[in-house]
Amino acid sequence: MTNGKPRVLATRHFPPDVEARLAANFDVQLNPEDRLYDGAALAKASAGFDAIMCAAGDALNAGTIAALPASIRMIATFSVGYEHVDVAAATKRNIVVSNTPDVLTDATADITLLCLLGAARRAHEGAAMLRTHNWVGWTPTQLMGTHVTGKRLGILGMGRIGQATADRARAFRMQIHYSNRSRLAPDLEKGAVFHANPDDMLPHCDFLSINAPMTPATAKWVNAERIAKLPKGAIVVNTARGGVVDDEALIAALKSGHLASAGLDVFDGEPRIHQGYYGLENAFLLPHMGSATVETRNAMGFKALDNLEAFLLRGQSPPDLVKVS
Ligand code: 8YV
Repeated sequence: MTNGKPRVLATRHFPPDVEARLAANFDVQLNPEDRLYDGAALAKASAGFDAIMCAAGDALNAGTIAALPASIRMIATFSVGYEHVDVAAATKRNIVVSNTPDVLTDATADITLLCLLGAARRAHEGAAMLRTHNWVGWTPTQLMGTHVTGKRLGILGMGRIGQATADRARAFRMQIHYSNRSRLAPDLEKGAVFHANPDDMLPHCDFLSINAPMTPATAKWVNAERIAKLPKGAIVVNTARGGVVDDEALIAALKSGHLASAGLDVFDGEPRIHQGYYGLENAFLLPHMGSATVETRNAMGFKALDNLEAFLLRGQSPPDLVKVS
């Protein structure tokens, strides 16, 4: 602690209003150039700090956490997903971890619908045709896609974002199927069909949306065997984490035509995504933009700050404490 203020290391360049509040309340080291730290550099840079404000993609794995200086008492991630933080390793070292749930639910559900519609209605091909001056004009058979209204949408992971996705899809009169660790209460389920075993849901999915977190149980869950259970012409949407999809299997199914298309906002190993996606016309691809609105990114930052302030300034447990699952 210097000048009476706890010291916070910000691993990324966060929105201006968020950095202003960070600087007002803490002795903060910002990262205006948004240089990416690897695990070793992050551990070294943390010397003398009380807390780290990080983001998805930062390597706060067991190795990095073991190498953190004893001064670090808190890791506040600017994200709802926390697969990049080894919470068990942090907890063992008495480092508390917080995340930013709720505030990015709507923005991420919006992007899910964008991916669903973009994939179904061949938005990438249409935009590319126009921008490369290859539009010959309207034709009766041009860029015919998949109808959305009235189709079945299967949602893997019916947490906040899954439910907000379902609410939006209901406006398209989609029939909602879902699989989740536990069945929702009727007022939240709103008539959606629950599948206790997610594999049983697959034959009912004209569209499959991945809204589940990345865990050992969901790693490469969308594999060749499960894709084969989807009806021919189905569409896969992923706005959760790229690691939930086996890229080779998805790319093969997009090439064979078993899947009509995919709408993806997240990728395994991003930003160095599987090269196979680049050549696929039937893949609608976005660069992890789920929460990218000014309002949402500010809200995420303020939530991370609420957590940092509770713990470091008031000695309270952070409101969004992440517990070992
Ligand atoms: C964030 C996200 O923008 O919060 C999450 O889990 O996936 C994103 O929308 C990103 O992870 C920032 O850390």
